[in-house]
Amino acid sequence: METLINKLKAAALKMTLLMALAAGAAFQGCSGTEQGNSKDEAVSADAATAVYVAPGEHDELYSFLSGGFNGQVSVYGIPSGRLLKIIPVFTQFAENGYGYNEESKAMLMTSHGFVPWDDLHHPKLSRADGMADGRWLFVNGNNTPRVARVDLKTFETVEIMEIPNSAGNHCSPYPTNNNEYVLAGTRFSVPLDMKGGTQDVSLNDYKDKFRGSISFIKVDKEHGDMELDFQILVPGFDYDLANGGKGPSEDWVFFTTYNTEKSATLKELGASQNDRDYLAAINWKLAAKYAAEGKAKEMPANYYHNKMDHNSHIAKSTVKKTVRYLLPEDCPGMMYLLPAPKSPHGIDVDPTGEYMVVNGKLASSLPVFAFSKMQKAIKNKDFDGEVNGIPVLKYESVLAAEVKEPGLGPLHTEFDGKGNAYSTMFVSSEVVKWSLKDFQVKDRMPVYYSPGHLMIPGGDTREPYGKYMVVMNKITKDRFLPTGPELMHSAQLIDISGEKMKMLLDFPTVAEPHYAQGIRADLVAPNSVKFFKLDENTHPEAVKSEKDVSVTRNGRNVKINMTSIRSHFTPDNIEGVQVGDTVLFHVTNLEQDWDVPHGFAIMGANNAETLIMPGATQTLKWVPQQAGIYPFYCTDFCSALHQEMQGYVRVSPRGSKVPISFSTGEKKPVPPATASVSK
Ligand SMILES: [Cu+2]
Repeated sequence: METLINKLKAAALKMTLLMALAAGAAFQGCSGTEQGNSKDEAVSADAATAVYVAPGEHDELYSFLSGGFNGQVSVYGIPSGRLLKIIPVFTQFAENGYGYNEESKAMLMTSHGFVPWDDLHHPKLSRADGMADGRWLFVNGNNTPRVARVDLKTFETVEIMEIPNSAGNHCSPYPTNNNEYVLAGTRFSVPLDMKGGTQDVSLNDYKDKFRGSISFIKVDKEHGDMELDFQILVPGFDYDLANGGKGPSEDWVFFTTYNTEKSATLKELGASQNDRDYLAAINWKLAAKYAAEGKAKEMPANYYHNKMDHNSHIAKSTVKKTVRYLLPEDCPGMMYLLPAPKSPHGIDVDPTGEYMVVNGKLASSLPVFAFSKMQKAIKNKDFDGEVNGIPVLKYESVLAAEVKEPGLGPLHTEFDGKGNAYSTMFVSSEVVKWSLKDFQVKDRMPVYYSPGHLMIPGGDTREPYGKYMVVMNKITKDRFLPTGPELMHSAQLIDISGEKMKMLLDFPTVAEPHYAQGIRADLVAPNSVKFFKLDENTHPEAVKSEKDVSVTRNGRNVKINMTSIRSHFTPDNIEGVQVGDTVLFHVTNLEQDWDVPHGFAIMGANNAETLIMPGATQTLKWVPQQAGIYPFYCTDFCSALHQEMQGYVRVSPRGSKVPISFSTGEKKPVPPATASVSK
């Protein structure tokens, strides 16, 4: 009877959770008068001092927040919450011409063609000895599977690698402790046979034909260049999030899975049938060993690898035609499954590397697995069956403890390095602090509203910087002045230096951050490039002196190699262009000083501006449609005479006799046209 009552209670709680999840905002205050008043009880008077960065002073930390559906990364100063930069990655960015100018278009090439958008979820800083080293930021494209690398010397996207045999590159990218590999797991499994590529199959064949993949991307130690080394083809579940071990567990990486039912339809029900899904544990070092020792087979593939050259600032695409793969059933000891609460989201490994926290969003307790117990269970073959030849470990054998009643809808956990963990509770809209020593809840802080991920700078590394926590909320509602139906998302900064959490600051974020990374400013700021050296500019169309500018015609193509410097373009008078010509403006910014970009825009260009950094060359393509005089101008306010930084192109009708000519300043003798005008 006792058992039956417990079962009924558990079922009722399950129903409540499911209903709350379905309703989305069931537990959130909506009016701003109940729990959501902006004058939170929790905000104390000294909060303002704690986040105040005086004019002219710099923030203590950089934080990199993913932009979610804007395909960008936004950089904020902490503790001020100042927006410092938006870095375009998978998305064209009209603000600086990324993805619009001729140099960067190749960055967005994929096997599906030019894809100028993606859903960017997880930023991860590169690592040295398990600590963020401030060199690169790896990010994932969730929709058209890609992994990108941002160089933190320039805060520019320098490399994008498409991931084959993947669909929804969600549990990605996870660097190992010395960037030996960046790992990328597929969210959606795909119909695969080993002849390569996804197959044209019926969805009724999901259970038999679909497989997941986990990609092992090698990273060059010195330059960061990525290379897809091999993939592990895993059972056809959905893979959600991942995290690497550290210390004793540093050879391992862990992935949460759901839809272990392998349902192809109505997943909100179909993927919730089993009482448990799995945490997949993979020994990445052993996998690399198997791959190196010839266990990997090869299959045809088709994926793009795009790289930006540092000196020419020109991106180049390479198309790769094969990929190597391992099958877990051929590789004993490489992969295990640990039973986890159904449909888990985050998997987070504590700084010591001993504890793995599985955030089961539908579960009423938070299970913590012990790595030492996992090792023991493997050694003792303490298995509870297998899936596709992968042993399933017994839940009781790997469990360290369950955190009881942590809150509703746990999604993600990070650590402060002082023995505490902090978990977001989506449904009950709070962050819960609990201890890794006794697994008891120590403090709770309501957040506004419905937090997804949180971020403690270094909170996923060996030594967290346990002073601040940024909570990224999914629902903003009444936190800011209303801006119509569409609101910015909301982040909140919480002081975690003391026993009790203290709310410090709300700040709006650009699009929807899913995760973030934070790092001490002194690990990044000193390396920041101030301008590009003109004499290192290897762009083939660069012009390094005003006397070398040129305008040349080749058939219907006109090439204008020009310069910009405060406060004029050379040339600024151009004639001899005709309707329908393809005109390429190759503009070199001759400045050699920090923060003097020049922009370039011309009337009617169906393109973005270009924003050219000092010492760099960029190209704007323009096809004039009508005869007339077309002004062009600098779009970035560069000097007191910025408004005078302008010029004209004369466009004549097709077949006109007007020769190519160009000049700046006093009319000089017109230089001869370098090629004749084609008729
Ligand atoms: Cu200018």
